[in-house]
Amino acid sequence: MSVSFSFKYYNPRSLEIIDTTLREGSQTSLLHDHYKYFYTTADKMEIVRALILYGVKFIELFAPNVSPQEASDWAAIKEVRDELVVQCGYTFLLAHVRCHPSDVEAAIKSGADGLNMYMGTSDASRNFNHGQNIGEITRRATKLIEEIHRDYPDLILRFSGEDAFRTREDDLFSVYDAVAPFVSRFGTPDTVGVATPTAVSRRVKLLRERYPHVDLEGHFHDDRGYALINTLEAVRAGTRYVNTTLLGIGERSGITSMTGLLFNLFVDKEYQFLDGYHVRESYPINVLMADKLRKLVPSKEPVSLTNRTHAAGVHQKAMINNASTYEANPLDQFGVTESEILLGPLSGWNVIHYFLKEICGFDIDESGAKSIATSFKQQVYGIPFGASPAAMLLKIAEDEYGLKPMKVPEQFRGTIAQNMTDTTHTAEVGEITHASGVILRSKQ
Ligand code: HCA
Ligand code: CU
Repeated sequence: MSVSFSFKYYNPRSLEIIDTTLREGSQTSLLHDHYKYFYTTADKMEIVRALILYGVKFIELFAPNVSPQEASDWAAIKEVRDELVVQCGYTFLLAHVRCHPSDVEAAIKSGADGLNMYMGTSDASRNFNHGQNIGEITRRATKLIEEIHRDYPDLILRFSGEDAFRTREDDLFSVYDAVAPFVSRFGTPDTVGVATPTAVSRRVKLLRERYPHVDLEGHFHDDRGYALINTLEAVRAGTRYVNTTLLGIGERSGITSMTGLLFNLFVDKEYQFLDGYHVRESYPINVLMADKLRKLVPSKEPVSLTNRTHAAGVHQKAMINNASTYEANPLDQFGVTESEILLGPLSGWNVIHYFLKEICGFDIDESGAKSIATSFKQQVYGIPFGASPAAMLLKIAEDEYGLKPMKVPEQFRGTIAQNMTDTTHTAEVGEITHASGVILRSKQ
């Protein structure tokens, strides 16, 4: 038996993420360029489960009539949602639909809690997409939405003028004025990524004043690298609902990253927007998504290990002394609980000393480390593809310099001070005594 819950009993938070990883995110070229990357039904179920556990209450999916696969995935995803109702409360599943009766019917049949309806309103969409003028769009959308509202009063209805930021304000208003009595949200999609933060803030304020009883939803593409800042501006100007994806994947350069958005709100101490989100799960959920795409969490994702990775020798030395030198943001609160220091051509003797002594437990002094560093730098540029710099360093230390393990007192074994890795070698740091003269970090 499937579970249902009326939206009218839900009290929306100040910020409601509408995750669209499985709709907008499926439109990423990463998935469709390479057929090996398609999500399986099991992948989708795993992603939805992780999102619900994270605290997301709205998940957008394709209209089920997009393909037979999408239709059967709806059923599988609903099962995941139903299973988690007792533990997490209800999560609303929204279907992304054209203003077209066939999409609407299919979505209703699949048990969607709401319809995210859209129709192109910009000159480009009107001329090259559906060919209708603003009057026709208004009539058609209003007729359909009014009927749905009458026949299915519990459905959550949203209308978006696609390409809203290239739509003249008057045109947008004339459509929105007509459908306002029947919807609970208006989308403001920046479909082609042209909006600036100033334009977003202005547009949101105008819409808020004009439609005080209709919530707003933001959807910003990253063509200019503005998706995140535009979303932050929209939220601050009064947009309650925001479309995000995991890792920000989506059409072209994607949209706003869910964890990137929440992380920035956290850094700026806007805690009122973080209610109910388990932000410590941010990095794990990003790793899950990256794993589905068979890649690492991208370097441009704010909540990434890359943001705690240090390659330059000067940085590495400072990091060993005090991590805050090159790590200013509270990424540990978002689940990135380790720093990474990459051994490579830029590493200096300090980090080599630290690595060989603290991590590998060799009996080595500073001058020994300096000699080994010189040798390592000479050889590391010629390292074969795929080989590990750490393994090369160890070989130099043992074979060329005959280093032997140092004796670590029993009580200090097995504690972690810092993880220093390259892509193939992960090692934990044993705590060393004061007497041995190296850095001491106490166990947390
Ligand atoms: C699309 C376009 C869309 C829709 C957004 C919305 C966009 O892929 O169909 O429905 O609000 O960016 O405009 O993603
Ligand atoms: Cu989009």
